[in-house]
Amino acid sequence: MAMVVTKKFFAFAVAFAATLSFIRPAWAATQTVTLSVPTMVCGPCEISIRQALARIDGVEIVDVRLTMQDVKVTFDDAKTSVEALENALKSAGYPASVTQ
Ligand SMILES: [Cu+2]
Repeated sequence: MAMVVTKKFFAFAVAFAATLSFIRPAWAATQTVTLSVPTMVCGPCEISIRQALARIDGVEIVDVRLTMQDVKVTFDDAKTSVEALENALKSAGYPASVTQ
């Protein structure tokens, strides 16, 4: 009997998890953040930064401004976070901080 209950619960849990992965959570939103990247000084830096951010799942728009030494990133906050963006930039060799 306990086994049956467990199996039913397991089936329910699997179905619930599957539903969650298909439905975009109501609290998910597109966010835009501007990150200051003071070590970005030339074109190749700009390309590295764009690539480092673009490969993150959830990143939608990357607007790198070399002259401003910053990058504006639009992302889905259900898939990624500001922290993940900062970590990706740090790993690429460009420590960044949020300006707004
Ligand atoms: Cu450079």
